[in-house]
Amino acid sequence: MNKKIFTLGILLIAALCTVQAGYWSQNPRYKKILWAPAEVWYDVPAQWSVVAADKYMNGYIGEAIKQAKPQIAEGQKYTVTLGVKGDKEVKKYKKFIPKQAEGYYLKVSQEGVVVAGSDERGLFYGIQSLIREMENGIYEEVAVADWPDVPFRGTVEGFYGTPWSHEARLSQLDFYGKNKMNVYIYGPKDDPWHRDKWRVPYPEAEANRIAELVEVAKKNYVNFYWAIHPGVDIKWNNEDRDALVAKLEKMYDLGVRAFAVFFDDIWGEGTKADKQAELLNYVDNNFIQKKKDVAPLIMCPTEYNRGWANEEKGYLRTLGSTLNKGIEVMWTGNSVVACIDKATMEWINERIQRKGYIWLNFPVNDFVRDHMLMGPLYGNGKDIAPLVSGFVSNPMEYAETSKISLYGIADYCWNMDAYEFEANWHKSLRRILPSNYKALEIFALYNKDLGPNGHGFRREEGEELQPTAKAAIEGDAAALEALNQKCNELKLACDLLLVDDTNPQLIHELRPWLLQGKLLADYGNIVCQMKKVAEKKTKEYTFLNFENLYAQARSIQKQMYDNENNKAMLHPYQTGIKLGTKVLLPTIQTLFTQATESYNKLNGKALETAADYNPFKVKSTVKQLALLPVSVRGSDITVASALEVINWQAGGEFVVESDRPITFQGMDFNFGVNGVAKNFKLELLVDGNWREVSLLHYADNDPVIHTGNELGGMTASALRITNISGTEQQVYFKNFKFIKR
Ligand code: 14T
Repeated sequence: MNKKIFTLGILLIAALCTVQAGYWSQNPRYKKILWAPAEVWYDVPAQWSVVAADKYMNGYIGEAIKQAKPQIAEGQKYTVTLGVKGDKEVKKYKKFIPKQAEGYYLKVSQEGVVVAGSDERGLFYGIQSLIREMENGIYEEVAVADWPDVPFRGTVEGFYGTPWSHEARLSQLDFYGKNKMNVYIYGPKDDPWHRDKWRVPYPEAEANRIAELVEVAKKNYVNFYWAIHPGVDIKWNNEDRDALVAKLEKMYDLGVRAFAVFFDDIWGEGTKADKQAELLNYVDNNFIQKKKDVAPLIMCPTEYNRGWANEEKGYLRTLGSTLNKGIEVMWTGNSVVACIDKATMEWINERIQRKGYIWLNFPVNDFVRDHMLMGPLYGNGKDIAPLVSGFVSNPMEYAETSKISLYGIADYCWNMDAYEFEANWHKSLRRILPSNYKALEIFALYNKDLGPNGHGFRREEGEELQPTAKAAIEGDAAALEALNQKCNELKLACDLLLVDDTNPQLIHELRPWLLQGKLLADYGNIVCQMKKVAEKKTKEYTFLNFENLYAQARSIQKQMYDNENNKAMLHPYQTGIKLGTKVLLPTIQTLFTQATESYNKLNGKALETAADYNPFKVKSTVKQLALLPVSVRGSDITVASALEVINWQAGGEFVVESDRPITFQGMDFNFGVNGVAKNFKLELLVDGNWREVSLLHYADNDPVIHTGNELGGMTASALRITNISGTEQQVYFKNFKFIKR
């Protein structure tokens, strides 16, 4: 290659990688760059004068522009002109202002700055872009026209598990403002006043916090939607209807001006389409419309994905034809957790007779709590913008870490066609941890996939490592060394991150995974060493001999296991702490087995070669239960809860097998339905024979299922639960645990 071109190329690449100012750093990316004269950088002036109507400067716009680098002062030559289409200040720029809602025209030049919104929110977004353009103390000249593809963009805090903290929510709202997202739907499943106690008003302290969130949302031009989840026990009568409106009124008094009603994850009476529609139309007519200052109502249907849609019963079509036209209907796609494409949208839109409002179940991890999801947002169609009314992401209970994917949501929803997930992902990691973004990136490479899960939703992970891993397994020494280096890198990244104090919340969330990452890296290093010495016969004694390395690898396996099962650190439903499960960990496991086999063969030994030693396995003829992970923590063996309604067919079996007999102390499980114990039979496999153990409830109104006294002290290698009622049982697989002695 010509040396000059080569040098230029390198310079260009370096510039693209390091220059994090100007329009390269914008998120979302600009729609249209109208003017970008040259890559020349100017110093941002220390002061500027503002030309804008007082009404803006006395409000949130005024607060926003004060966040820019230059300080506001009177009589400066350098000016920033702010306005909205129709204002006299920006009359000159009328033809550049996009016609789309929330759009803006921004021009940054040596003469001064102009931000002209198509509306006030557009003006706010223009100011956000401007702040970005100037954040590093230098700027380049540029003029852009920018507007969003999807009218409503943001998040729905809709997961099971510990709801976000108040501080996390405040930080999210600020993040949404900066990244031009305009929706936050408040609906954490485990907020009692959202779901279980939906009729009851918030106590004062919680109410005050909600009022503050509403205020901060306004400052960030985010619609704060408060969602109610009444379907668990709603009666279709006037009393409950009025209770619902009364609760919404209470929320209105706190300042809430946008509402949602969720009917997901329920069964029985609450699931009726006509009743839901009747209630929602009533709320719409008598509350939403009456108020004049409230955003259109959003609803989440019970059949919120295609997999659950019962075409014969016509639930969705009933909603489509009965619900008031202004009510938005949410949709998760072809299944609970799915990417969204054009066909998905066409299917649902036709049924609900309006554009679906996407509830994307990513990066939520409440069904795979052992995995932290730090990968990019990808896989959604780039042609769906005209077919959706809104697009919100259900994130993880780890708010700060979720920002990695939310950064992608913001960009994708704003500028769909131009969305590049890899580039967005790298930018996002830099934003979230500028001080150590490379370490964060390396760590994130091992935290993308979800592992096997009941929703069958997987993510790419470790493609970059795959060729090395394969070659190492085939015996290539150089590849083995490269793999060893990858482990060194991972350990380095974990160590750097563990002491990074620039984003304490992020590190706090990641901490269990960082500690596990260090162990995983250690494990990899040791196994690589094992591979090297396994086939060598050494004459002299060395402490670093195979058997010691083997013992060390076993020690690390145990440390990882203990780390995963450390009660103090984990949420009650946490099923472990895993990373690198797609390529790195399986590769290390395979190499461990290989090395041990070679060593055994060469030395006539019989060391245990199996690397993975969770002794328990779930097997089930009930489809929804078959893939549930089982984890061990001390003497507790827990099968992850299934959150959804389980259709347990007559005769369907649920089995937990152990590779060795264990002595039972007790069991603790709950199918979420009163009086169902009689429909099931529990048996233990004792010396090859199934022995029945009785099941009972202590009270008629308590769904907890207890086992007969005969269980304590029984030694068995499997347990089996069978539906013996002769009909399909609909139950919740809420928690399932047994305790060994
Ligand atoms: F409302 C819905 F759109 C929705 O997605 N509901 C829940 C949601 O709260 C949860 O965070 C998400 C991911 O687990 O999935 C929905 O709940 C389920 C559904 C299932 F089929 C939870 C577990 C399931 F097995």
